[in-house]
Amino acid sequence: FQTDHVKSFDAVVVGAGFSGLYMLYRLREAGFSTRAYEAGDGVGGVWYWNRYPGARCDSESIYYNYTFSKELYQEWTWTSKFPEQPEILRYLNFVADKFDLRQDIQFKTRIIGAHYDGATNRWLIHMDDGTDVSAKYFITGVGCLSAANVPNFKGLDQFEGEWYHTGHWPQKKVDFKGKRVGIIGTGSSGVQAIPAIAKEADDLIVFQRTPQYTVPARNHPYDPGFIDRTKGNYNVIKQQMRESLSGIPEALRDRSALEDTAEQRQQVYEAAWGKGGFAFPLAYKDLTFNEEANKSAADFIRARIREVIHDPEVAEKLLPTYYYGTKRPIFDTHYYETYNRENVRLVDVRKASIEEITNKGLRTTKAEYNLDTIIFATGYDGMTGPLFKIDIRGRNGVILKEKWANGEQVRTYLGITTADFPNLFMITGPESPSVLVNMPTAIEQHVEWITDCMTYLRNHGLETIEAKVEAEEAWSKHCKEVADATLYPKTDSWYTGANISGKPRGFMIYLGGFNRYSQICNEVAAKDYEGFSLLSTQKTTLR
Ligand code: NA7
Repeated sequence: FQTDHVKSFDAVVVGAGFSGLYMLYRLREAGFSTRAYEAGDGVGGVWYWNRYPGARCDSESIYYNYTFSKELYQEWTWTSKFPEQPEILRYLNFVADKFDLRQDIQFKTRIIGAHYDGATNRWLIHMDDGTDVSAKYFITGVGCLSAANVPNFKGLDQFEGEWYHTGHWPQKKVDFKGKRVGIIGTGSSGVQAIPAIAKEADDLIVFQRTPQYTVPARNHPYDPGFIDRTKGNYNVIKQQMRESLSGIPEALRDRSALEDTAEQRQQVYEAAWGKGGFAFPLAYKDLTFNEEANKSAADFIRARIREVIHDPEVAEKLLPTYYYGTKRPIFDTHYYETYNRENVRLVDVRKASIEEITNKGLRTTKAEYNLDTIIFATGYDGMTGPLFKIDIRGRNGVILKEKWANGEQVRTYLGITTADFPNLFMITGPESPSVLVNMPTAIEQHVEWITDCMTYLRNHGLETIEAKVEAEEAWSKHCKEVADATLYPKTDSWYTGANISGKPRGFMIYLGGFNRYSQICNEVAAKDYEGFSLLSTQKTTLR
């Protein structure tokens, strides 16, 4: 295909969320001409779209931000421990303004295709407005949880009320006053939205498939003294985050649950429950490895649910049975208590599955529910879903979606690159540790590694970098081995692809820890990009 008649850049970046914004900034600083394309009409990525009531991050504010700029860290002040969606969106707008990023972002434009041309070593990139651009590098900052999953229920098009997916919430305020609202899904989004909507709606009916473990967030406003000390500690915090297991300095306790007596464990769990947030999942080092340790945490939460819920039948429906922590841990604000409200009902759709959406509401195999509004808190086609929304074709027309559909899992090298797709970088791609890491920390590491790599190629007169098949096979195998030593793959979740019907099952996250992962990436770079084929302008493979 022709690339000479279209606008051309060194790099095209997909998305203007945490990833896209920092990638743009970094490449501009390094002297690469770069353009980002964003489907929304503003920056923010998932924080632009997730405007549902109660939407909040469950990483602590002082860590859920960039650390690349000391000045930025000093200038921005978070108001509470767990940041609400509007505040995060304000932060990202602040970043875009401070670094003057909007001039290089084209909004309201979705990239629908990116095809690699082996003759010119360039990517030809197609937009939904019909235009094309070309770039030497194609970099995805599409997020891991941005392709909404609206289950294919029969009859949705006949529904006469309003319906929304939490991840595509409208900009207008959705009014629940006087409404009979149904919500499907009790993952992180449902658990946040349910208490907030229950306060407003006349009736809220929760359609639950899998009961979840959630622990109190214990959110609270930050006091100014704490914020001042944090800002003063910038260098230490930044270093701790980057050297940590999960991008937050909070440490996993170096003790097995089985080393303690039952009474000691009870005390530890009670203290963690009282502290809130990550204190509980990090209470012992073996909760996601050892069945017995896991059961002790799960039993504690189940006992709490029985204590909190007034109606024993409702409590029974809310008791989770899967291994604690093997679905994404959830932090809540009065989630379980919400089921004691008179206007909230819980329907177990495992016992009576959803048959169809009717024009007036929803029908299960046992009953019909009249609803004014239906909310889909039904999650995402995680990690691969956002990439597959773009028709990405590599060398000789290899289609990414087809390449990854054939195996039992995706194959990447370091979660950033994949063989047959030269000069394609995926920020927080599958098989990186990102979704189990404080996301901005994971993003900074990826963006900096990618920028350094591109700078290396430029400095060495190299045209392309491409993962070797054997390197990606080894990485995928390593990811699987690390995961198989844990309880994670034993649970159906979006981590394994089990939440999307027809999706190949496989564990798509590197579980070896963020610090270990960064070290591996650095070692690969230090060994002149070991595991990659590097091609010079003369088209000789260097290695
Ligand atoms: P999740 O965590 O994937 O939760 C989705 C919820 O929707 C979960 O309870 C699902 O039940 C339920 N679901 C999905 N499909 C259906 C159908 N067809 N019928 C009934 N119930 C269904 O998504 P969230 O948006 O809450 O959170 C995603 C991530 O965002 C979260 O992990 C954080 O990282 C931030 P299931 O458990 O599959 O039985």
